Amino acid sequence: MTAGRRAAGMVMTDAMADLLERFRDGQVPALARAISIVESERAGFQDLLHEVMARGPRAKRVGFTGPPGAGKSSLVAAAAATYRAAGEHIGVVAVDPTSPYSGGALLGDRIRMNDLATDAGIFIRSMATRGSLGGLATTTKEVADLMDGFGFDRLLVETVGVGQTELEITAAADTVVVVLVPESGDAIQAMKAGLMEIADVFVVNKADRPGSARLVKELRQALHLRAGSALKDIPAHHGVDLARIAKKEARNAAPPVSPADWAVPVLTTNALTQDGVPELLEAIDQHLTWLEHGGQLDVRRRDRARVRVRDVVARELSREAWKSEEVTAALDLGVDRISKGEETPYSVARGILASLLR
Ligand SMILES: Nc1nc2c(ncn2[C@@H]2O[C@H](COP(=O)(O)OP(=O)(O)O)[C@@H](O)[C@H]2O)c(=O)[nH]1
Ligand SMILES: [Mg+2]
Repeated sequence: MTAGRRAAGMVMTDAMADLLERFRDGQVPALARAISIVESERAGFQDLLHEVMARGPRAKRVGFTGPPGAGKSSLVAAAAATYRAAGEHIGVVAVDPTSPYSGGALLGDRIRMNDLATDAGIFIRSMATRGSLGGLATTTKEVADLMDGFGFDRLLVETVGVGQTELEITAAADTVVVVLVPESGDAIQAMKAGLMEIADVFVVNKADRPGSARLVKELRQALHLRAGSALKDIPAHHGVDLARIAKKEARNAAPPVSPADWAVPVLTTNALTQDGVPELLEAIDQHLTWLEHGGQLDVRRRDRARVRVRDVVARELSREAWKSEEVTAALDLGVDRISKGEETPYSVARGILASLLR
């Protein structure tokens, strides 16, 4: 480990080494501290992640995404309570500023969030959205990795789906549950939003409301159409952002079980009464079994690793570039020339890149 650390050019301060020791010892305050270090990108946060991730991914990761108010938090709370009752240790990452996890009662009296919040076997971290796509995704992934490294059996990741952000859940979870409600629109909208590509399980929550049966029917028809219209070589899970990257990989690797072999179920739930929740958890487990046995879990983890390396390289390259005085001088000069109409941002950037790559 020490050799690897040195090879990567990393140095660990005493404080960080001490934190790591307490983290490995399973001390929850050390996890909380590690998360805040990573969230604020404090010095040494990458070394910390490197150490924590050295064992590789272990936790089962389930993502819940969908529009605000669909009932994601309610379903996550129900799932967390069930898994806890079965003895699992659970980490929850909620990217939702309105998340009710801290105190109060969710689901009436059935599950008191306070009970979950004081249970040592469950750790809940709510994070505010940062607005920027990259910022949101990067931190969510890293917080999930910290929880994985801490040793939780299962991670539940809630992201509020607003436009593209729900698509990012694929970068943090193995199984993606898309939660919709009759009010959230029809299947055509879901298709347009790219949800057909990322959903491993569809849930129409608030099944007590009118219109849920129709939405279920529409979603099933849309999925049927999609399955019929030749998936070609685009993996279902990463059909959006990662498709291009994943494609090359897929060509080189032995073909895994086709994503088409997983029939995306469309379930209904009522998170208030818990109707349909056991069936949802069953579907999640079936999907995980399918992932493990069909080779897809490895494919998804490899996709994630690839994206992560690219993220870090991009971030570090940019950081390195702007550290150089020569580059910042070229930027200042370039800005002058742009303002006089002598250059454009593109020509200035090209010049800077050329000097960096020299
Ligand atoms: N009628 C009804 N209300 C629900 C159901 N599930 C959740 N809710 C309520 O919908 C609101 C939003 O739920 P929440 O879990 O916070 O949604 P989130 O924004 O997707 O996380 C809360 O007031 C819940 O009590 C359901 O199945 N039926
Ligand atoms: Mg929520």
